[in-house]
Amino acid sequence: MRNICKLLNIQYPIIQGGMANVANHKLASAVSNAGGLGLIAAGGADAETVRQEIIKCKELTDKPFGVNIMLLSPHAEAIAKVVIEENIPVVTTGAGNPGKYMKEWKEAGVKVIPVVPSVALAKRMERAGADAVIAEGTESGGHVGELTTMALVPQITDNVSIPVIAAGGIADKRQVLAAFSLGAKGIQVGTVLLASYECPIHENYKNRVISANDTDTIVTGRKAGAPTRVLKNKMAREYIKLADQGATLEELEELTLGSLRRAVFDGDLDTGSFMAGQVAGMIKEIKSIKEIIEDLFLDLDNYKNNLTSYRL
Ligand code: TUI
Repeated sequence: MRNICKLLNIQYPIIQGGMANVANHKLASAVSNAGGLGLIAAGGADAETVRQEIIKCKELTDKPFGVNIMLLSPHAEAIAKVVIEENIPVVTTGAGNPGKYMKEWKEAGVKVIPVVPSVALAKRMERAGADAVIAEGTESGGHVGELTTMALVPQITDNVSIPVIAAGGIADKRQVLAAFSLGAKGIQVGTVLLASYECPIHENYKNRVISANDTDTIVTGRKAGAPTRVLKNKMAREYIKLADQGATLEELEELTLGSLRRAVFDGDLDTGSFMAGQVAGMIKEIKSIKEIIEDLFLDLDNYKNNLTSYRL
């Protein structure tokens, strides 16, 4: 099946990014209630915490929602079982290869949509039975691959026959249309949802996003093998400086330990990791999740027909 809305039983072909520590039951239910696919991000949480989030989300929406599993988590295996026990219809994965869970998910009827940063992994995921893949470009916030969305999405759509969902660098209708032009059947967004009333992050985080400009993000963690896009601040600059000076992985890790939580929960402007994508510079106001999703999709055909022709 190539139609994402039918595949996922949703109104608009939009999936919420699996933002660790951010995407809880409040955000997930708001996205699902607005017609997209909301996700609870497991991040580094343990399996019982994720189960409680799922139970709370079921109370807030009767629409489908999924779970994102961050595969570097020590709890990934236990969470892989919780999603089956809780009858979660869709799982997305990030930061690794979910191959070893695929059989049990497929047997339980869970739809599996891995995030992939390369054609090779997309092909491997298709062979392993993935229902779709999310091709996530390096414009994204958080843990990123090397390729841009513009280069990655068409190369993946050319090489797999399952639906491809584009992610990274999408915040308005022009970028939604560009994603479809590249062969995507749907989009995943994260950064644009941070600037919403429903997003459960510290006010300082929202303010950093809406005041960011185009060059305000930077990738830390390359040397540690976990490239991570964040908004520039004291912590990010310190990290880059230490890495350039040849700091050990332990020294670097000490700096980042707990830094995402410090951004999300404490709004600690100096030592927090404010993960955000390059589109942060386009986001200027806080809106409701419903408004954000409708701004991306309502009247899209009309908008497309009014785009300037390349023949000027
Ligand atoms: O996973 C994400 N974004 C994330 S996860 C996260 S929590 C975290 N923070 C710091 C370090 C590590 C994790 C914050 N943001 N996006 C999906 C994504 N997946 N981006 C890139 C990948 C990826 C990379 C390599 C997926 C698969 C992969 O495969 C390697 C292999 O094993 O073949």
